[in-house]
Amino acid sequence: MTGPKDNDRREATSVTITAFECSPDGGKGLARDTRVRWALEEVGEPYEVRLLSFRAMKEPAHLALHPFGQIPTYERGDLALFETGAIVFHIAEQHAGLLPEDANARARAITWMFAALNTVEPPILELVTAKLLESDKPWSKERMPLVEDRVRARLKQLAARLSDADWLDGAFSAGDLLMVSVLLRLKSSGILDEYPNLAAYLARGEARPAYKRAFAAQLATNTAKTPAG
Ligand SMILES: N[C@@H](CCC(=O)N[C@@H](CS)C(=O)NCC(=O)O)C(=O)O
Repeated sequence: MTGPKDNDRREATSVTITAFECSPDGGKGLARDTRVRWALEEVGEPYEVRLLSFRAMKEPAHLALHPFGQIPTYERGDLALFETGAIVFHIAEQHAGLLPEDANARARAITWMFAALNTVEPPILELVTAKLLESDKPWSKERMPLVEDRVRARLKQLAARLSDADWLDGAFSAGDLLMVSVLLRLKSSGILDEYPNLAAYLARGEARPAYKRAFAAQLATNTAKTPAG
């Protein structure tokens, strides 16, 4: 039976995340709230979203939640978290489905979470920065091949390890969720097509119903309205 008390309790423990009111990518799913939405969808945890303008992200109320004034954050009851890696890890710890039960397999899946964020994402972000923010610099044309080759070096290693497997280490895990999320940033560059098994890996991630729901939810936010001002 559900009475007012049950509703109150559910309210108090419901998950709220933050996202851009208007994502710079216009809804391509590259803002990092998509990773958190995806993790929550994978484990079947409902969530609310608080949308923030760039100005609100730098104001004291949000800085109290996120010291660097960024999105996403995660709040549940009196717990507030920032950093997508930590948030996805927390979700995976709270629910079955994103980390294996076996201790060693679990440790390996967590290793892939770190590898995605610490080893594979940095050169990809460097490429994104070079294209978006530095393409007008006089040295940009000369530097770009170097930046692209650093991405290729990592992709080659990752492709060799993945080989013809579906996922990085057995069943789909939070490590795959973060790795696919990181690789998504390369989709428009064409570089991923040089590594057919990685392109197929990405497509497998995007085909997951939970990813589709997460993507659709962030797209709906970003196409719903243009904020005033
Ligand atoms: N390492 C952080 C990075 C967070 C981050 O860069 N968030 C971006 C959106 S994807 C942001 O808020 N950018 C706006 C800003 O830094 O002012 C994480 O993984 O959560």
